[in-house]
Amino acid sequence: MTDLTALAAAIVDGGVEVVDLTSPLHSGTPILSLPPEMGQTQPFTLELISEYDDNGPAWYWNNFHTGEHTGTHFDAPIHWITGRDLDDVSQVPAQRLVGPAVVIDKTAEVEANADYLLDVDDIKGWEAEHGPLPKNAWVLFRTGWSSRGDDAAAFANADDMGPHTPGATAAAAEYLAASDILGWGVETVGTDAGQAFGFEPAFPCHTMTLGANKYGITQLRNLDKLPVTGAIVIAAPLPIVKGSGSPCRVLALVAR
Ligand code: 23J
Ligand code: MN
Repeated sequence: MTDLTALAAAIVDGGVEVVDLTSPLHSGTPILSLPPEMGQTQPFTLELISEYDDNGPAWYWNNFHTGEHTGTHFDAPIHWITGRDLDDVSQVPAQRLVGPAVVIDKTAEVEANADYLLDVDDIKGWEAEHGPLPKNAWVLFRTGWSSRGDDAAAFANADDMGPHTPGATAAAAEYLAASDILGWGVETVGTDAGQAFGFEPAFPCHTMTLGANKYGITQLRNLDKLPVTGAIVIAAPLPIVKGSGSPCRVLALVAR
């Protein structure tokens, strides 16, 4: 039996640090922009209900408006056509929201090439050094991209060829889909590379990992504060019934 009393004490005394991997949600939070002929997701906005005033003398509250896939968010399998018969975000078992985190760091490579793609050999090289991807792991792709998160244009990094942001090759997506991980987490606006609309298949991480009942988490911050292995990540999307995803609080437990 696991000793949760020791864990609780360590959280109180700081022996276990809780690292927030979530980007703040506000009207400037970067969102995905698709080609204009496609439907578009809406940015996050707050609409005031009352602020200790005539509309509510003792209380402050807001309505908010946004797409399911805004900011740090969770992609449920049903988001993609390959996972259309799998779980919506409310159906994902809570036991599968928590798992060991492994960090694959390609910050230097991405600094040299914004279109850098993680390939199978990178994952196998990581495994040769650190062991196989653990069962029910969150595989987190550290790229340094979150340093652009307060500048929507730098975050999108688009030109007339579309966005230039890092991701994974189709072969790497297939490798992750065939593993027994929980999912794939990134610092960018979506789990696929900026140029992935032109890959074969298009959007391979979405296509293969969601179709294999894995999950995506996006726009992560503070991955530099995690050890390569040994952290525990908790992803907490809202249980939106029939939802394809949800803004998500993502927390990591890290031993200090
Ligand atoms: C819809 C279409 C393409 C993409 C996405 C959504 C996402 O990145 C997402 O947030 O799931 S690439
Ligand atoms: Mn998404």
